[in-house]
Parts: sequence; C-alpha cells; structure tokens
Amino acid sequence: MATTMPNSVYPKSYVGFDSITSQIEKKLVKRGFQFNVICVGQTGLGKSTLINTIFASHLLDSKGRLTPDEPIRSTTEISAVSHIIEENGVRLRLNIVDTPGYGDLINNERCWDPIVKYIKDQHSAYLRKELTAQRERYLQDTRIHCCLFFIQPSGHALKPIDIVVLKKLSEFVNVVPVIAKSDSLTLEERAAFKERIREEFAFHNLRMYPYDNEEHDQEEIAMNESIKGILPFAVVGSEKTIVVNGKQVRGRQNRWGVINVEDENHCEFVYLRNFLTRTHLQDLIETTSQIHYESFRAKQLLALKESSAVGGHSSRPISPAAERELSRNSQRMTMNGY
Ligand SMILES: Nc1nc2c(ncn2[C@@H]2O[C@H](COP(=O)(O)OP(=O)(O)O)[C@@H](O)[C@H]2O)c(=O)[nH]1
Ligand SMILES: [Mg+2]
Repeated sequence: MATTMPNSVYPKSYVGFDSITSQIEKKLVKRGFQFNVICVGQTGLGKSTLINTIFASHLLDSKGRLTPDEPIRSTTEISAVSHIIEENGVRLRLNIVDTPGYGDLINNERCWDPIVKYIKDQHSAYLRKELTAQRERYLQDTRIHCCLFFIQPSGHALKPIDIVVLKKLSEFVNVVPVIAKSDSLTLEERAAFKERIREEFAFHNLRMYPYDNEEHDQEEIAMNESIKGILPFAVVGSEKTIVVNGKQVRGRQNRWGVINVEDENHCEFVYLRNFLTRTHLQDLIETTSQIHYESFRAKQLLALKESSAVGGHSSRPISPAAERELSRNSQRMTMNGY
C-alpha cells in the first residue's frame, strides 16, 4: 500500500457527495442527542437553580427554604432525572445527576467516593453493553459528559477538601468549575478569588476541562485559551423573570437593585452557558468517550487479560463466560479501585 497522500482531484461537473454533511445531519437530528451532567458541591450553593437557568426550563426543584422555620431539605442520595428538551427540531435528552452536598457533614472522609463510583459505574455499564455478543445498535449512554463543580464564594481559597475531590474527579470526567452565587462578591473580590483558584489549579496540577489536543486548529486553540482565562465561571442563577426598563430579564432582585443573570457586566453566566451549549457540547461528549471512557476501558480490559493469564488461560476472544468474568471483575474494580 502506498503511504503517500493521494492528490486532490476536483470533478469537472457537480457530483453531489458534498451533501454527505447534510445526510449525516438529518440522521443525527432524527436520532437525537444525549447529554449527561453531574452537579457536585455543597447543599445550598445553587446547583439546582443553575441547571434550570442554563436550560431555561424548570428541570430540578430547588430545595431552598422560603421561610426561616422550614427545615433544610438537602439531597441525600445521588439521583438522576431525565428530560427531553427540544429546540428548533433538535431533541436533546438531558440526564441531570444531582449529588448529595458533599462536604456537608462534620466527618467528610471519603465523602466523594459515591460520586466517583457513580461516574465509574456508568463507564462500566457501557463497557458491559459494548461487549455483549448481540449488542444494541445504539447503546443507552449514561456516561457523564460534564461535571459542574460548585465552589463556595468564600473569597479566600479552595477548601482542602475541594482540592482532594477535584483531583479525584478530574481523573475520570470533564470538570467545569464554577464559583457559585457570585453575587456575594464584589468585582475586585471576584477577580482576586478567580486568580487564586487558577493558581491552585496549577499548583496542584488539577486538569480542568477543556484540554489541549494536538488536533486543535488555531481557532480552537484560541477559544480554549480564552476559556482558560475565564475559569472558574463566576455565576449567578435565577429562575425568576424581572422587568428592567420594560424588558423581561432573568435576575435576582435584592434591596439594592437587580442582578441580571444574562448581563455579562453582572456575572459570567452567559459565558458558561455559551461554553456548555453553543461551543463545547459536542466536544464534551467526544472527550468523554475518547479520553475518559477509553482509559477506563483500556485499564479494565488489560486487568481482565492479566487475570485470565494468571488463571492459566491465554488471551481468548470475548465469550459469554469471559463477559461474565469481565462484568464480575469490573464490578469488583469499581468497588475497590479507588
Ligand atoms: N444569592 C444567590 N442565591 C442563589 C443563587 N442561586 C440559587 N440561590 C438560592 O439559594 C438557595 C438554594 O438553591 P438550590 O438551587 O436549591 O441549591 P442546591 O442545594 O445547590 O441545589 C435557593 O433559595 C436559591 O434561590 C445565586 O446565584 N445567588
Ligand atoms: Mg439541589
């Protein structure tokens, strides 16, 4: 086989294969898209509210109190809700996974375990489906594409537990950090806090999404550099519509005035929304599959190969028995591997 690149040939008349892009688009639009997000952060940081604000829909109930005598209702277990949202004929099936406010307790030792386990369990469920002999044409994909990590707007620094949790999570999932309820910080405090957090990311070698990739072109490199300059997004969430100068805006009214959530001068919500939905939605999904899932898959299959070699068998094709073994193994591994 020749390894040199073939020369480009330009047909003398219109052939029509350029329409493959619209053929693909038609098929994909018919099938719909899947996006799975997990929210991580302390109870009351505005996780449910922000999700509802991003997708301009009421998808999650806020458990915030409206009167001081109501008991605090925190999310006590990991729960997923699924919605299909539709925009201009494009259907997006959105799985939102809410996690118990980690770090809420006095003893927070290994409080991140259930979250990491949940993320890994989705990978191992996918791997099992992928390896069955008669696999479905389209595998139900519950792998987490994006982890929104909520930082308390303390204005000081990340908490030691945040650093530990971020380190763990960023190994397995695309982590997008946000400063929650940033309306409690002045602009100077916000800028200083962001700078300090970025220094901590660098110091502790915490790899936030988006990642560098040698396949990126100039435009993508420039876009990712500008995103890295904004991280973590200082956001404000609100489901309420308020009328400002005769215009309806989503905002928060307090004694001093209105914070317009969608005004870039007030907070960075719009940057986050554009990043998640308008520029990086496809890349979040692709990176999950090509980087995070791929490394999980490679580790599991290598471990399986090794364990069957130790058992006196050489590597053999995946049979139902191997599959059962893999499933047992991956279950064991997701239980013990972290
Ligand atoms: N000041 C302020 N309050 C917020 C913001 N987002 C949510 N809240 C309020 O904080 C409370 C908790 O919000 P919720 O979304 O239930 O937090 P979760 O427990 O993290 O899901 C509610 O009363 C919200 O109205 C914000 O950006 N700024
Ligand atoms: Mg909530």
